[in-house]
Amino acid sequence: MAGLPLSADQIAEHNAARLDALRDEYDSLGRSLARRGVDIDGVKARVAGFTVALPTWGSGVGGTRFAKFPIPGEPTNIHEKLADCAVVQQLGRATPRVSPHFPWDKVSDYSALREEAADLGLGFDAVNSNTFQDQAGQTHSYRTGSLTSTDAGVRAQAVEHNIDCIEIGRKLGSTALTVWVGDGTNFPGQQSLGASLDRYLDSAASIYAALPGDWRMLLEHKMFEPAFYSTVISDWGSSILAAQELGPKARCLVDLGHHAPNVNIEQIVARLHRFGKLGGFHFNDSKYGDDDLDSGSINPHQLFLVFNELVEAQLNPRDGFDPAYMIDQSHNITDPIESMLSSAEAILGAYAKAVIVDREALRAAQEANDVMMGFQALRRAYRVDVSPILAMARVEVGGAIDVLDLYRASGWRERKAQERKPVGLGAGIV
Ligand code: RM4
Ligand code: MN
Ligand code: MN
Repeated sequence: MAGLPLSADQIAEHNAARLDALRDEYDSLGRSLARRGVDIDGVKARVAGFTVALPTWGSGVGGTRFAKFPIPGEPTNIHEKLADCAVVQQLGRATPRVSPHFPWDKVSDYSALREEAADLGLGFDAVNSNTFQDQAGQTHSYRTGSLTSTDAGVRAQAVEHNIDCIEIGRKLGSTALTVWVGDGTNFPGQQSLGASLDRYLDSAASIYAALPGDWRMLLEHKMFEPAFYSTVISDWGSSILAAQELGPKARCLVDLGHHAPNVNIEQIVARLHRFGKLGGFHFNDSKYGDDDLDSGSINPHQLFLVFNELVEAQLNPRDGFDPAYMIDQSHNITDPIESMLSSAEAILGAYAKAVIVDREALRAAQEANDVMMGFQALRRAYRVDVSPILAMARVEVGGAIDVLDLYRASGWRERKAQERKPVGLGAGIV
């Protein structure tokens, strides 16, 4: 048994030195929240119950289309990636699952991988298929499409890969398949916009038919890239229509970076929920496109507004509302462990603020068309510094009060730099 990666004694010592100060801040915030009728322990319990999955591909250093700048000690295989994700979980206690990507995370024995993860305190979330790249030895190329290819052989190969992913996922204990395809065109006239969607629906139906009873198929839309003129599942409209046609196990996955700039994502979230089709999230942040920056680093207010809709959805659940929450980021210039720790904190913080919103006041203001007080109901919650709540929730289950401080003090990356083989140069998001 490998066990948890960091020393529990070191965490305990770190916490002991900070606990009095944390209690002081927590109690003070508790009094302030109590004055507005909010029970801080209740908020903490909700936060403690909220988890988000880590992307295996996010634990390595990412790159842009131009270059990649590896760091010493970064992981190069799924075993090392799991170990790094376990560090994030051990310190932050909000990320107990990883979302794997195939064939990137391919191994010969998935039961052993599941056990290895369990020893590290991790389980598996949605499995991701990859038909946006060719792999060595593959019969057909995805150069001009995968699930939507005009070539029946290519489509069959792409469908088969997705079905293989389901099989792997079953062995890992996963219950969802996320399907994102880069299929689309770069030129008007390159393909029929209508016929390519027909082919997508046809291929997707074959994958859907292979889903176990309790599984979900998460359809992830993305406006552009790698296709720059049209993408087959470009937006939430295409996504929900496809999900409705496929059946109840098909739901939509919202990646925060996959929309046109300035789109009202929180409204998309509310719409998808209204029709029982909100299936999952890929959290990240962006300024221009699918930038895959750290969650909450550019537009934390948008993240809060998305969570505000999620809390509304929790209060009015429909059709088995239980989205898969995952991070999907590319960490190009930070240590990925630090980015994942900081991002998980940003995500939980946005959730905590959304939980604090005075729903009664919000409702009353909305009913009375009191615009300013409706806005203030959100603003008052958004202004709260919830970090003592997050830290207290962590420390109570063995996490660290100051996750980044302890991570640096642990010397994890320096140690791994001695043990792990160096990464090659290259380009591409992973
Ligand atoms: C895509 C999309 C998918 C992710 C790949 C790596 O843009 O966000 O979710 O699997 O990138
Ligand atoms: Mn994504
Ligand atoms: Mn993306």
